[in-house]
Amino acid sequence: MSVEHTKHAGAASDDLDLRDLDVVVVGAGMAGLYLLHRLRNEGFSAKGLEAGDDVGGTWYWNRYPGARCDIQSVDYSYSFDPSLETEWTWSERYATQPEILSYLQHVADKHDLRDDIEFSTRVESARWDAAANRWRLRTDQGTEVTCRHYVMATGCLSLPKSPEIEGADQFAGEVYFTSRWPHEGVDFTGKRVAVIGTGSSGIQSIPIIAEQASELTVFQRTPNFSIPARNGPVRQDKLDAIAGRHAEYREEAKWSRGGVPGEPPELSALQVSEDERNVAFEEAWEAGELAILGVYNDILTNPASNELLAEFIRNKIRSIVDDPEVAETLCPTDYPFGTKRPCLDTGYYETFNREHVSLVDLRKHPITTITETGLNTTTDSYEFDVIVYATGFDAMTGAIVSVDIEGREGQRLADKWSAGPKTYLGLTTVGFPNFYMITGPGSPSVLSNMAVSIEQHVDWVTDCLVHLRAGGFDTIEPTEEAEEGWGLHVNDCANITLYPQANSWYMGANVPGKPRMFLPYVGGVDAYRQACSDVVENGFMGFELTGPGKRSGTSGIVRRLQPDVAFLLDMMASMDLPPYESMSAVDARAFGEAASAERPPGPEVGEIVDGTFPGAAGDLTYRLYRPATPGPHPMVLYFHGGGWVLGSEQSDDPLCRDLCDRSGAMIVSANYRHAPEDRFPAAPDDAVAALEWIHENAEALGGIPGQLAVAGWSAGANLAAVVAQHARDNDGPTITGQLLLTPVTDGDLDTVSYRENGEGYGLTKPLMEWFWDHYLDPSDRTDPRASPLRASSLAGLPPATVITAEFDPLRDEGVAYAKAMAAAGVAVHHIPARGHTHISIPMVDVMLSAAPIRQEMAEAIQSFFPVVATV
Ligand code: N01
Repeated sequence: MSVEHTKHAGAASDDLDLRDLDVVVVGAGMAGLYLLHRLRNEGFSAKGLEAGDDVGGTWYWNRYPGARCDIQSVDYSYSFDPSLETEWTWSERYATQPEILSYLQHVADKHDLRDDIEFSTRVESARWDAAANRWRLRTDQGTEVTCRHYVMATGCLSLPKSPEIEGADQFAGEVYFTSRWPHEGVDFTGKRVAVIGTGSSGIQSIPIIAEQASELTVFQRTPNFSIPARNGPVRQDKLDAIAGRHAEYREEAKWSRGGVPGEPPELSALQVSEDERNVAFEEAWEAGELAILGVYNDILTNPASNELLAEFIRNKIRSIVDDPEVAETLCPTDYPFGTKRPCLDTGYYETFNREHVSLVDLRKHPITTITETGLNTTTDSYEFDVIVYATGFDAMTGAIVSVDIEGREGQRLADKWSAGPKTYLGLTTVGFPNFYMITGPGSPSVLSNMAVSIEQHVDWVTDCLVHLRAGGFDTIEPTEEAEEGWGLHVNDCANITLYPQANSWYMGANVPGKPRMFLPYVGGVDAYRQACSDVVENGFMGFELTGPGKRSGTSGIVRRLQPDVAFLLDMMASMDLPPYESMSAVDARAFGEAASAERPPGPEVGEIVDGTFPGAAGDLTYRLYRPATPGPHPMVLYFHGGGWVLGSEQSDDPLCRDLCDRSGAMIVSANYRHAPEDRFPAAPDDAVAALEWIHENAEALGGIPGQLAVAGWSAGANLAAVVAQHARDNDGPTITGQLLLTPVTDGDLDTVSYRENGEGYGLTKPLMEWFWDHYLDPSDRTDPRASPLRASSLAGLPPATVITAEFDPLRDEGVAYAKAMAAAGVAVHHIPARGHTHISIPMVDVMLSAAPIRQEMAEAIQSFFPVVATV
């Protein structure tokens, strides 16, 4: 449906007061329109400045044939005005650009927003005037605009990227950019057309251009994955999901991962049978939605799962495209599915079956130059009447830094971001007070339904301005600490996904010279919204608010846990599990074993051997993990965690496999007697017995005599440290290194880390008390065989790598042991695991963020030995 609107064209009119505004909003797209509406309703004086001569933003500029949204229109639309839900009916699942533009024009008219917008006005520079606490903006119309708050609502994909092809200005025929399409349209009838670029814009426009052109040649540098959109009327199931419950539906969208309601997948693609998986892939392909990315929970994190779906789509391409060579050229093979923005198309692959359409693989035959009549590749010359560039955008940062923005003390934003954007929440940036970005870098933005993310940012900014006004504050600016913390969190989220593997515009990789970093926030719309709310609820944590004679805001970092660690802790909290310390030791062991049975097994190793060895008071079991490489191997004697009460030689199985696989060393996990049945010093006595046995039997076990290190986790690391001291004090056996993962080193539980992390991070203070009490009498806690930190000297110990976790009650005693050993002259490598807990690092194939730490641990093992053959 389209509604009549009054177009408000022309340059800035003289009667508008552009001085001392409360807020200036740059951009009159979906974000700018809603922001102006909210600001006005809150009584702020606000103006919009828009380069185009009408509203619409992206949908104003991108008028190429075939342009439409690829999030369903009922979702990709405003929620702020409930009456819009019923007065506007979308004619298709995925509306065309003209229909979306009409919708935005309708909203502008309905809410009378045009009077607040200066059209055909481009902001060229913005300078923070610290004396006046105001921004001074200059436009291409020569106007100066001053305002207290300055908002860039300029969109993520709005600054076209130059095509960077030699000779581009020589072509004498017609030239079009999909991102700046002529309003009157283009008639390709009977023309020879080249389209350069096969991203969403190319893929949407190519089938329609092919309808008209006499010849169409598509120049493809990187093939893209595309799913058929199966457009048509909005489907009944979607209408049913919304009918009579618009508000609830929109609320679900706000708290969903991607901004569209839907249950998050629970299963990995590897957890189901091939048949079941193919049915699920087929259904997702038939559904015609980008939701195919979430068909399993690990498509964007696990390369093996991703490849299964990627190959499924490649097979679809092969089945659609007649010419096998063309089909292969259209199949993406050098990046995981989804890590470059996938597309929804209508007849894209089918277009290449048409006689007059051809495909040129620029990877094989790069363009050397555009000529007056066409273009040359390394092998051929082509002649065209029209060249269409569908070459993309300088995404997420381009439009922002294209304005010369100067913050406090003359700092230019372009300079500050020269190594990549730094923001707090993707909304604000240090050094630029009262400056806001709608869907800026570091926010979910392009990875989400933009409509939902835009509304959330607009609401956050407006509510913030209301708060400032009510509190009498003139300025707000984030702190360095908060911005740095957010940057780490954004990276932590990206680093557990496959996204960084692709040369995508998400990574800034499409613009030569642009710093390579993952720009949006991949943690989810729901998680992000919660973080923004937490910031506000905690007194504007990470911001400094100033006003006459006053300051406010609180210090801190809003998200410090690794994202997968936070997810696991939330899940554990929601399960309301009984604490171990409420059980008997026997029940606690059974409970622990049941939990272990659910975990992924860890990598394959060359061989696993189970056996027994003589402990201090009878035989004990061991499990040996042999690398796949030819032996003999250096050996690591490993002791499991479990507070001297729980576990066995098999209980850290995935970690042992992982360390064996990564390091190339043999890991021998030796059991020891447990408390309360066998209290201290049974465990260290058995650990010493294991050391002596492995030393004596190195050769028989396939080890290299003299190349023996010790390792352990938690109470097992405590035992490893204790046997290292024992060996030093008893002339052997020689130990070449100690790998101590979050070790127990001291019976004193009165540390800062116990106070800070004693509850809520997996291992609790009450549980450690329970372990200690089962293990030994209070008077024994200071015995160095229980508390190795208490040893009279730490000199002469083998080189040590100590891993401590930031959110671990045991953190400080691990740090203290590392420091004390270093002070005593021991070679110590300390790995502080940022954002981790006591229990997260051994979780192989569960905690993706811990993989780099385990890799460092494996490298530490390698460093203990002269030569280790790596697998
Ligand atoms: O841009 P792109 P787009 N020589 O960057 C190629 C959104 N959007 O405008 O991949 C030859 O994706 C480039 O090749 P390569 C959506 O988020 C949404 O299509 O860099 N080729 C690539 O193939 C989308 O992701 C919709 O190797 C050159 C293409 O040009 C984003 O906007 C519709 C080249 C650019 O693809 C951007 O999409 C449209 C050169 N010198 C857009 N330079 C919806 O459906 C670049 N390329 C909602």
